[in-house]
Amino acid sequence: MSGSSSWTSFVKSLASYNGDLASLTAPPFILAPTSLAEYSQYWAEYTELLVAPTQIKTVGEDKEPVELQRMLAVIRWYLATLKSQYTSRASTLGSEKKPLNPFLGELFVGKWVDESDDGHIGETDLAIEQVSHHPPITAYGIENKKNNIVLQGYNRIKASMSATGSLNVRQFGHSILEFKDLNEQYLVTLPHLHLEGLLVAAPFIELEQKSYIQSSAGYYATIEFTGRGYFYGKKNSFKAKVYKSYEDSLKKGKELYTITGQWSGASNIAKGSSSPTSSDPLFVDISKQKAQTLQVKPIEKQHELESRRAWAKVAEGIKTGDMNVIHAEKSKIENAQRELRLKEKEAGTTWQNRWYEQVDYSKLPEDHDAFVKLAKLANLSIKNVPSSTLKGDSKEDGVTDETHWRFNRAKFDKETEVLI
Ligand code: CLR
Repeated sequence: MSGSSSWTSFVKSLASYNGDLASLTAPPFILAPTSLAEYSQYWAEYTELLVAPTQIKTVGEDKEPVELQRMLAVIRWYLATLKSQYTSRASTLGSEKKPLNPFLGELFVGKWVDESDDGHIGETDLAIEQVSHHPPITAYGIENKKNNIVLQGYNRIKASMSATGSLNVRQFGHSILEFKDLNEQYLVTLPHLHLEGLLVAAPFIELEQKSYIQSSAGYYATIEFTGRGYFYGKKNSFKAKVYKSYEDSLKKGKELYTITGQWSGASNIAKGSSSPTSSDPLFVDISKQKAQTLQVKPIEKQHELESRRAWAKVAEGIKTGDMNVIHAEKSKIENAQRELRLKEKEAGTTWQNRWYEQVDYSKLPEDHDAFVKLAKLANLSIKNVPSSTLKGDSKEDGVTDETHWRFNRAKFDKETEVLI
């Protein structure tokens, strides 16, 4: 490890970290050569699991309604997204690392091609945009035309150092999954997390508390996270409970199913409210599922706002560990951004978002889209508060803002400069 004193001062600087990556100067060995804007691709790397719910069209052998079977399939997909989102850097880079800080308007696009034998998956397209820089907010839209699926959402973080030396991260935002042909929608909230292993310079993520999935058909699921040692001795443990409705979750013993295991590995499922054992049926083993690699255009064909083109030289510096290159190339991007903001100020204009817009739900009828309906069903706050906050929670106190970022598909369909 290069220079433990620089690591110690870095960890100390985390104490004042608020989610703005630019304020952190980290030693090169902990830098990821990847922009944070790329991270939203983790929502759809398991394309097979993403489309699986849409393939369920008949009452199963177990006589369960299709909507309930689909809810279970959505939970399988959700577990796979967690593996992508929260373990993939540790497995490819050796530990969690500090991503590059996306600039305003940065774009990341790509596609997952159909690798199934029978062509049932179809192509899945990805369109990510950095919609805000202060605070940093990334929005994403994912579309599978063949199965008529749209997944969209946005993400923002707030971070703080805990007394025990781990970095606590609260996520804001949510994800909305739509199966258009089935007229079925799901609201998915984001888990809180913390970074462990900072003091020994080998950070990794642990999820905490709960996230929720609400289906427009009424079904409601809670997914509770613990680190190593709570439910049992394994890392990345979770316990999910599936109910007919949120109301049922308030009563005792109303669980339709209980699922426990590792979200990055195997989990088992049992009917009712008691936790399954390993002799109960396997729910899914995520480690045996296949994540597909996103196809991204070669850098020379990319638009200048696209992540990998814009950050290419910085990423090179990180890979070769050359602090001077990293610093010089980063400064070029930051200065160009400052310059742009100044020009806009002089001209009295502002940066125009490309494919996303802010929707203020306080000014719209409740049925404007699925969001308010689903949040209501699940008793979730629609205010701009940390994800998974319930209605009436003290975190809502004094917050009036009900604006959220939404994908404007029409704008994306009309895009001519930035191609997938
Ligand atoms: C971003 C949105 C994704 C899920 C996700 C995964 C990992 C998180 C990341 C989000 C935000 C930034 C994050 C990262 C893990 C480490 C990194 C919190 C929530 C911080 C900024 C790195 C700090 C520097 C360390 C090396 C100490 O869908």
